[in-house]
Amino acid sequence: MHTESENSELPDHQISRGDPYDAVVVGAGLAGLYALHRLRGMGLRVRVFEAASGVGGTWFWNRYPGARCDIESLEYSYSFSNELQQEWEWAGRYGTQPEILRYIQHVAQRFDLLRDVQLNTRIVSAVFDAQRALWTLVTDQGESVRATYCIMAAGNLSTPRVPDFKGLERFEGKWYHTGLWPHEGVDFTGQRVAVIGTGSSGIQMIPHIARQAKHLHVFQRTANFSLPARHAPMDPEKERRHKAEYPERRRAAFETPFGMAGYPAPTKSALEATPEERQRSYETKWNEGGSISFLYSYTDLLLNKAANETASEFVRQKIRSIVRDPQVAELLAPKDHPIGTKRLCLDTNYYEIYNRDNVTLVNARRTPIEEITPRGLRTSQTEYEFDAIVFATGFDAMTGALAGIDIRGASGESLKEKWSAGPRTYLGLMVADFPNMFLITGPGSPGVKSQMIISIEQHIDWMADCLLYMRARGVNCIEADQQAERAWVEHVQDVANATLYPLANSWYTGANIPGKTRVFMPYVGGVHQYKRHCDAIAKNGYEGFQMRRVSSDAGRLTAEPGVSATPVGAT
Ligand code: N01
Repeated sequence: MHTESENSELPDHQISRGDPYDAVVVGAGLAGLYALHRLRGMGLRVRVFEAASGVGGTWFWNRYPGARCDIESLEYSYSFSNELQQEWEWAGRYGTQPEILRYIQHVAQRFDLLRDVQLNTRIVSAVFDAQRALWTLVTDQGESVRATYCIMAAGNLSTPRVPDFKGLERFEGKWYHTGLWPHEGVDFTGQRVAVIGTGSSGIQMIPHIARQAKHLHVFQRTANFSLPARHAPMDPEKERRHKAEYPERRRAAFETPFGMAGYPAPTKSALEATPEERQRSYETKWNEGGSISFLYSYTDLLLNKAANETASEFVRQKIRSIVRDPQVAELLAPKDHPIGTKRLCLDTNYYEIYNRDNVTLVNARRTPIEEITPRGLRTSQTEYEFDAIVFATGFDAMTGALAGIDIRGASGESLKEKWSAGPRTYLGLMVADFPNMFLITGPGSPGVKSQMIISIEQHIDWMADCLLYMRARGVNCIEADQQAERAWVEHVQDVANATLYPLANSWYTGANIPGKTRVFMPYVGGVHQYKRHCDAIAKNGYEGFQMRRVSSDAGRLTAEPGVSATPVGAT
């Protein structure tokens, strides 16, 4: 694991003002900020561009009521600074959005990051000049900057999507998207409110709005599994123990599929347990709260349909026991996908909220929303009047942020064209024909299927070590090999196809965006397997990557013998 002191020992890189940056980072969320810190520590000259008016990425934008992380805060935090992880005090079991944003702002100040972050600036294009091995990035202000390395840390869930409902522009009330929430907050007191969407955002937000609104209509197209979060104030003894064990815990997290230690690995199939044993085990996990521990009940919940069905049915029964109206309960009980194959939601009193008189669940699958009207919306069956409509309709996930930038590689082809049949990457870190461009938690990596911050740190540390390796050999251009990329893309699909994940229509497959190619995008082989693979590749001289020196004086690429890594297939 990388530490601060390793960084500070590296020599400073002397570059005068006006020269291209060594690296430009797109995005100042958790990934962009750590990339800046790590690369700056290597003496690189780095500039970060951020479209928002503040740092924080997803935690800057998603300010809807009830927004909270679904991974425990002692896990969901940076590990690169032991002082930071020891000193920061989390208020509760799960970080709330305001608390996590405060934490990120604290990190930015503590490590003096803000002076290299340009806010309110969106990158609109990034073009690679193969002659000079330089990226030119253009901002929405018309500013142009050049850099040897381009680091895309633009987020996986950062392109909010409002469905193309007819008539939205004529709506006379107010409308909101969870991912673009007003900073001043919204008071729904006394209002007639519609929430469209029941993913993680909707499920967290709905109980809060229900308590304020005069009446809330929830438009559900697909029922989603949710477990109780069991949020609670931080237990000081748990915090003390966790902090004392931090170094071992962080190391141990790399030996786990989801990048989180402290959840005993399952040892047997759900089908080997008796119904009574299973009931006891699921009941314990339900009462403890949390999604990973629940999915860790047995070895095969994400691999075997019959095994999964035992857990799915347990949760359906819980819903039936909580929701008093049997018809509403049945509508809330998911039947179209195995539990865990969509992001498993965590909630606080979500199902209970449907027992209130001021909450109505609408089946938007049977009676789809046809248009937004000036006074509300119309489904295929009924016309409704609302003062406010809230879209909890998700994101153009994993590829949306990069599709919004005109990125052109060595051959001039755009990334959007290259990815038209689904994203193609080598390790989720680089793309063939796009030299010197690194992706942080990109498609093909386990990022979104892990404790995100552990993946962010692992990707950035791997990239930084790679740049140190290149520097030591006097090379300044790295590119993923086509063959290695092809093999990795196939491997990612093969791994996914051996699981139940592809059975769900989820944002993991692009199914939530009409017209988007359906490809399973994350690597689900686990953080442990992935890190081992990345480490082996580095140890073997960066197999599957080509490295060369580009002489800017000569203005052309000159391959340096002995430094080109050999193309290889992925495992
Ligand atoms: O988005 P989603 P999200 N008519 O895509 C519905 C992370 N996250 O913002 O399933 C009617 O999951 C859509 O219906 P369907 C987490 O990784 C984490 O909630 O497509 N409905 C679905 O119900 C999560 O997975 C946290 O049929 C329409 C909903 O909108 C990811 O972000 C909190 C519709 C979208 O659900 C995204 O979650 C929040 C239409 N035309 C988010 N179009 C935590 O850490 C879409 N829908 C806790």
